[in-house]
Amino acid sequence: MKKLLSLLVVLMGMVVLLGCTRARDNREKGQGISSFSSDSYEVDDDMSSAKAISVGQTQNRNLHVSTDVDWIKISTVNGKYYIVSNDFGGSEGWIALCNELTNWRASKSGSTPTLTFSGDGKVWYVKVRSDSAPLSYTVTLKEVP
Ligand SMILES: [Ca+2]
Repeated sequence: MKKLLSLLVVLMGMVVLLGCTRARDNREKGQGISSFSSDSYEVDDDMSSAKAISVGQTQNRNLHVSTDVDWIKISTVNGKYYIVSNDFGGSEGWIALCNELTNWRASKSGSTPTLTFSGDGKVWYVKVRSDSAPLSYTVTLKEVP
């Protein structure tokens, strides 16, 4: 009976130890604790829910979870040129440009990726993601003068 009890104590100790290790691993991975909440542009995880940015505007956004992607909508004027630039605050990120038929036109990665493109009077979309998410970033749209 004593042997059975000590075996039980050892087993319970192992369970507690395993639980603590798991909790620590999760903390180290940043799971369960996130200082990033979804921004006011959410939900914007696909083309149909993309939120607009206008010329001259800078938007402060979050990729609030590691799997988050943001879609940004740009209404263009035919013959005008646009610059969309992101600042991922020192982390690496990725932006890509496509039209409403999901024809991809260009993409760029880095901590401050920038795309320049010509408008055609139609709506274009910028898709944003980062392997370093969650993180905050800014996106700015300018017109080439
Ligand atoms: Ca999103």
